[in-house]
Amino acid sequence: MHLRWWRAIVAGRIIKAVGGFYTVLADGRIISCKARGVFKKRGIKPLVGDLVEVELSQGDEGVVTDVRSRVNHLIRPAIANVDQVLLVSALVQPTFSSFQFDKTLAMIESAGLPAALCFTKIDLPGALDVFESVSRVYSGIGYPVLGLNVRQGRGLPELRATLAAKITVLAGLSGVGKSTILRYLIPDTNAVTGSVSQKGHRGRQTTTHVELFPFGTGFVADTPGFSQFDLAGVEVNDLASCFIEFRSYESKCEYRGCLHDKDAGCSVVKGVLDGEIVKSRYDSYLQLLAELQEAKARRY
Ligand SMILES: Nc1nc2c(ncn2[C@@H]2O[C@H](COP(=O)(O)OP(=O)(O)OP(=O)(O)O)[C@@H](O)[C@H]2O)c(=O)[nH]1
Ligand SMILES: [Mg+2]
Ligand SMILES: [Zn+2]
Repeated sequence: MHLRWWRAIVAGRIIKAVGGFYTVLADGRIISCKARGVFKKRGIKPLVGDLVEVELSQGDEGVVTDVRSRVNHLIRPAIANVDQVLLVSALVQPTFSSFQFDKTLAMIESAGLPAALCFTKIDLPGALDVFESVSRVYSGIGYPVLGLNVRQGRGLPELRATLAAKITVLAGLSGVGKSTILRYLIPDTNAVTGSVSQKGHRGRQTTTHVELFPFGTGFVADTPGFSQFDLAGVEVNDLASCFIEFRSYESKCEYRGCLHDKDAGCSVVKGVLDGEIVKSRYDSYLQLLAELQEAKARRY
């Protein structure tokens, strides 16, 4: 008898990670993997979204032996190689909050990711009025906006086109309908949906881990009901550039390093006064600026 050494290596993408176990999709095949110990030593943690090499052991099991370099990665949710974020928000149930929305949008911008905006539940009473005013604001500053009513299938074709061939992360408050979107797009997913509790219309947290669902030639990731991307790491001076419509005004400010919170010689303030910059967006900016300044003061 002689021993023969052979290794079958396949390339794939991690679509799920739970407690040190990875689910890898390789050529339409699902492989359950552990990661090779060497990653820990090198301080690498394979992430959902990573392109990896897998050494097959037996059946549909294997070991992740290599992680390809990433285009980008997010910390919370922990995911790599993201093409865009679909920021999902309800209009009534839970009530649309321009501050919360602008905060998440600013964080997406600070991560350097393209954002598409999706407003859900436009079938609910009063939702359409809010949708009209809100969509005017955000399409006006250049974001792709779509309104969705999954019950009657409104907006689903546009949503499918938005998601085609990309890795998209769904973001948004708990209860806005992220998992519901997935269930309609990919009926055989096991994305859990919960109901928004009646009391105070506060969303219930239902989704608990990050997972990529294959959709066409792309993927969609549902994320646990986190309320926003991490604020930490954004410098006070960089905040204005996270508000995309401020960018063309910023350079015209009289003072270098202007935080656009005082009106003398500030072109952003002038833009607000002239009605070119929407007041609710500027208010969100000021509130976020105050939050960041407070956090900074606490650190020193
Ligand atoms: N009327 C109506 N209800 C909807 C629509 N989309 C979602 N819902 C309801 O909204 C509730 C919350 O939806 P989920 O999909 O669980 O919300 P989620 O964003 O995944 O919430 P988390 O997992 O907690 O982050 C569920 O009861 C859905 O049935 C819609 O288009 N119209
Ligand atoms: Mg969910
Ligand atoms: Zn200024």
